[in-house]
Amino acid sequence: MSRIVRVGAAQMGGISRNEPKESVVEKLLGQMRRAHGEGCDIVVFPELALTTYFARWLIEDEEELDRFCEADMPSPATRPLFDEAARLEIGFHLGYAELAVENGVKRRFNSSVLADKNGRIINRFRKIHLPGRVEPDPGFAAQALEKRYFEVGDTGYRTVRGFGGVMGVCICNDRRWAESYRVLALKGAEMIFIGYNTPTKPYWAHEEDPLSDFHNHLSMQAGAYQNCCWIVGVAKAGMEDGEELIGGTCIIAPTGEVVAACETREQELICADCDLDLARDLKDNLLNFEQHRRIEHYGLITGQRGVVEPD
Ligand code: CDT
Repeated sequence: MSRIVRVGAAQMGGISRNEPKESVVEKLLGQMRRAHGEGCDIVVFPELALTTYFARWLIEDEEELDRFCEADMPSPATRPLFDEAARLEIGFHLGYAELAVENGVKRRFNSSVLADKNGRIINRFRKIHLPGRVEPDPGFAAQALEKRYFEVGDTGYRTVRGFGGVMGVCICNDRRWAESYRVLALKGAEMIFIGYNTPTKPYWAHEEDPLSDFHNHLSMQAGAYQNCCWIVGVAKAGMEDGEELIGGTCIIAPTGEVVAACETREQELICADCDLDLARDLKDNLLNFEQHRRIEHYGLITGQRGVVEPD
């Protein structure tokens, strides 16, 4: 048996601070049409796919900040994506900055939506692990002020039925945390979509991190293997407003193997036929949580608290 989902991972190039969203959406539409031409069931776009990674600057003008956000989804700028997806019968994943007004209070989240082949939103996720600081560090040209601009997501890690299987989402820094994959897997995820914007120079460093590409793949490959999931990791890559972002967009099998990968730090599209039954098989056998996981023996619920001093 097999349940094939053909996935297109659409790596983007940088987006400049003043680029109109309509022009960005044109690029996304181009990638969506290419993915459709390649026979894909779904095309996956990265984190904050409509704008530059604006958390690299201190922005005190509230109106400017709000212009980077979508108050609705679909929003006026993104409506064409939903219409074209429905026309082509292709699903998509899109990361964006969300502006939510709840009980008269303005809230911002680093969010993503998953739309099915009818252009209907089937999953909404708000990023949980926000990197960086609240206050800028004047010692660095590029900041990561996600803790200033966004609230910690309140959706929890969610899975939905779609594309013939169980789909989950997390966003960028979430991919470095084992909990993200494990919670999604405990909720049945067979495929996880992850968009990211990762600078080659971490926000706390003055030099490029030579391990940034390695850690990107290491986190996602380990997450895939240890949780028997397909993982689609998609970058906004290359030079963006003076800051270089890693690429490394890839599609990873539940065995941990990279089955398709981008080779540049520019716009690219990679595709793969992903058999969800491969995830099912490993979940039923190698890492059958129900049969073999022993949380009651890990010493978390009862037993040792903290470090034990040697006798
Ligand atoms: N967007 C995002 O979450 N970026 C962070 C930057 C950390 S600096 C290495 C990430 O984890 O990729």
